[in-house]
Amino acid sequence: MERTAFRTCPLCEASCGLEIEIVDQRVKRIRGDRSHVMSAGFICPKGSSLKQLYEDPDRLRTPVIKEDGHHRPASWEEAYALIADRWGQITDQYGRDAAAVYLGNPNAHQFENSLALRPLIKAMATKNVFSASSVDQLPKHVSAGLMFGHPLSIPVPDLDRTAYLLMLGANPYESNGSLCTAPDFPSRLERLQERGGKFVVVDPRRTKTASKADRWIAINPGADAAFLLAIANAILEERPALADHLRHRVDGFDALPDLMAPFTPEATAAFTGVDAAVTRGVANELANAERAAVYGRIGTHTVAFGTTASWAVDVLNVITGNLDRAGGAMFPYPSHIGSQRARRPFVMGRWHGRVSGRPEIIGELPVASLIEEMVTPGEGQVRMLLTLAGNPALTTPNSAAFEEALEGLDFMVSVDVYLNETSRHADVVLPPPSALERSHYDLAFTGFSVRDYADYSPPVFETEAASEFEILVKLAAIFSGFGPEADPDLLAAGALTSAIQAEVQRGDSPISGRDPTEILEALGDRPWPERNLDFLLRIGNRGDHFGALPDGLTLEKLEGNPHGIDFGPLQPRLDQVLATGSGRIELTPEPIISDLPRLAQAVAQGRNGGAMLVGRRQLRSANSWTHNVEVLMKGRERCTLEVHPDDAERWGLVHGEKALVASAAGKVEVPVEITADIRPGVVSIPYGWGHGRLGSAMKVAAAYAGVNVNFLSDGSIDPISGNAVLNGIPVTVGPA
Ligand SMILES: Nc1nc2c(c(=O)[nH]1)N[C@H]1C(S)=C(S)[C@@H](COP(=O)(O)OP(=O)(O)OC[C@H]3O[C@@H](n4cnc5c(=O)[nH]c(N)nc54)[C@H](O)[C@@H]3O)O[C@H]1N2
Ligand SMILES: Nc1nc2c(c(=O)[nH]1)N[C@H]1C(S)=C(S)[C@@H](COP(=O)(O)OP(=O)(O)OC[C@H]3O[C@@H](n4cnc5c(=O)[nH]c(N)nc54)[C@H](O)[C@@H]3O)O[C@H]1N2
Ligand code: SF4
Ligand SMILES: [Mo]
Repeated sequence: MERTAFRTCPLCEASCGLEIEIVDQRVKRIRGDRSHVMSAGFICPKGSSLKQLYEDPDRLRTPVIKEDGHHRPASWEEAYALIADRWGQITDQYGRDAAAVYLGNPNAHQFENSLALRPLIKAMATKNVFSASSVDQLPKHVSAGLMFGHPLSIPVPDLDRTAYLLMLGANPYESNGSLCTAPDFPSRLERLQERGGKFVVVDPRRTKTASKADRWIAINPGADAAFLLAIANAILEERPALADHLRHRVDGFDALPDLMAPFTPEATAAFTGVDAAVTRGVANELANAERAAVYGRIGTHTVAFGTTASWAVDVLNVITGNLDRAGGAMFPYPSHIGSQRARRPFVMGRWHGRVSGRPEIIGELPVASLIEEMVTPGEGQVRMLLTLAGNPALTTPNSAAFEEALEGLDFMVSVDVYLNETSRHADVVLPPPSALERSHYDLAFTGFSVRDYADYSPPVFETEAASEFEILVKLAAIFSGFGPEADPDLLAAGALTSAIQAEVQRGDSPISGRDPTEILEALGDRPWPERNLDFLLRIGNRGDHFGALPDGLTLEKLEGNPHGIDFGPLQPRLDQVLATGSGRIELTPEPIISDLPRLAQAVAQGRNGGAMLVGRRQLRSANSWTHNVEVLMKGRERCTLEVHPDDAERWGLVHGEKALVASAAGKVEVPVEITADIRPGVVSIPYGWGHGRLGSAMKVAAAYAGVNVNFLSDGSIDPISGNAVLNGIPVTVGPA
């Protein structure tokens, strides 16, 4: 029997459409779906590895329970009973805050997880919620929340129409783009050049993206905030007026020149490592480009001035008149979002961490503070940890201390497809099905896409196994006190019914006043996540409003369009987006302005000349977890220390031999790769490596272990957002 299935790839934010050939219930071949409305046949080497990930003998298919230091298979009943028992004991004795949860990156790629997390976190009723956001894009949420009123109102570069792109700390030739869903990002950049436009890359390394750029600016790590403010300073010297479409929508414009005054291109040059003339040149090009966008990613976020840099990116988009216009930086409009959004201004600090008092942001505390919450005795100490689709032992700072803290926990549960560096510490591991056994809709990344589109894929293979939605809702039921026998269906039904009831009671809802039973019945008898999704789509801004607009969007319509539906280029929509108290863009938010003296001080102090460590991503890896796929691992060693030839000579390093790299937090030994494609004084180790740990069960990954770069990150943070500093870490380097 032969058939072809179409499915979105969940491995990175590009969210490419895949065409999957199946013969006799086995995957024969996976290639790019040429008819997909966004990716048009593009695929990277990881996309076809969904086959190997599905077939991987090391992938967990049943729960495992740890006994005498070893994991053994267990039934779901036994696993849930143990969790219910230990949860009860720990929270009865120590209270709810004794339990913590860490949410990893794949949660954002699985819509059923996103839907189940809300009831799950609510059921835990702990303030100790942590996620990969605080080792990633949290500074952008904070700057967007402060400037536009909502942490998800993040402008994306209008890649296909811009004439000038200033890109900082991003390497889409390897990462395929982030907070900018644009499958085949490289071709889109090439087309930008073909139509006479330019792109400039700011990165301490001459990445593949930088090598294709019209200009590479080799900045010092951690210096982007100062560089961006220097550009703003130079532009403001010309006393520009705000563009017409922004004139009545901005607060704080007049205050900018004084705030930027300390950060001239000349004053910042020693700190940034960028000549004042270069900075002024970029300012000039940016200000005069017909359509331009500034875009910053990991290298601008995971640094000591991450929020300031995120803010400065959008300050530039505003003062050059490029925010919310074609070819500039625009706000996507995903289909599952309603046209009316309550204007509740963004707040931070609704609660605080117990040990160092970090404020809550978007419902979370910074994961850099999880270690102290686990090891500091006293009321509220974290004694139980649940990790959901995360590998924090490799991906969060100060890994040695982190793993030691895990060993000190009373109880740990992981929901994960592998027994890996993190889940090896867990008392119980619950495995969800593999990607090919689950359906897909992009709840997260359609919000950051360069075109508005929607697609849905059903599971490629049916499975008897519990879906991840069921697992998470079952845990929610257990944490709500319904015990291990609780029926997840009841909770799921209750949650959807309440959501419908709340919606029909809202005066501004497209289904205001309708009968909730009629709405629930209209959603049919699909699995719960699908019913939830259909509900969101139908009340969404393109929805059929349950019959009121017969041509409107429904899940059924998406099912009939397996290559997705394109809703066209992004449209200006600032008025819909703005949710600040003033109803205007806040150009000078207090938390950022009051932190500028710290940046001024760093600029004044300059550099001490020591080595600085940065990370990097690689096309054939997806964060820390796809290293068990042999076809992605073959070839030359990838986990290496990139060093400039001058530095290699200075530090006595030999290509191919090991170097010892040490920081305040720890040290690693790693093979040296000498390359001129890196700024002198900067070294780079890729992240996501460090496999082969005792008790993990990933044979291929163990054979290509590499080292964990987060042994070197010391837990320091960007003080505004609490995001971890993972780039620009002071290190010493020498032969091992
Ligand atoms: N030094 C340094 N550290 C970094 C970064 C860096 O650039 N440098 N980058 C940061 C960034 S951007 C991110 S996003 C984080 C990522 O941090 P994490 O989210 O902690 O790490 P991942 O490697 O994505 O791990 C995903 C985990 O989920 C499991 N998994 C995969 N699919 C599924 C699924 O469908 N369901 C479930 N339940 N489990 C699944 C995998 O086996 C793995 O254990 O790392 C951050 N850490
Ligand atoms: N192949 C692959 N694709 C991925 C992932 C993956 O692991 N592998 N992960 C996915 C995830 S979770 C994310 S968040 C995205 C991230 O997507 P990107 O942001 O594009 O990620 P990186 O490739 O890590 O690029 C970061 C760049 O910042 C540079 N850099 C480091 N420090 C600084 C600095 O201080 N200033 C500047 N200007 N640059 C600096 C680094 O040299 C690096 O080239 O990628 C996603 N896509
Ligand atoms: S670019 Fe990303 S979404 Fe596309 S095939 Fe590769 S991993 Fe999958
Ligand atoms: Mo990420």
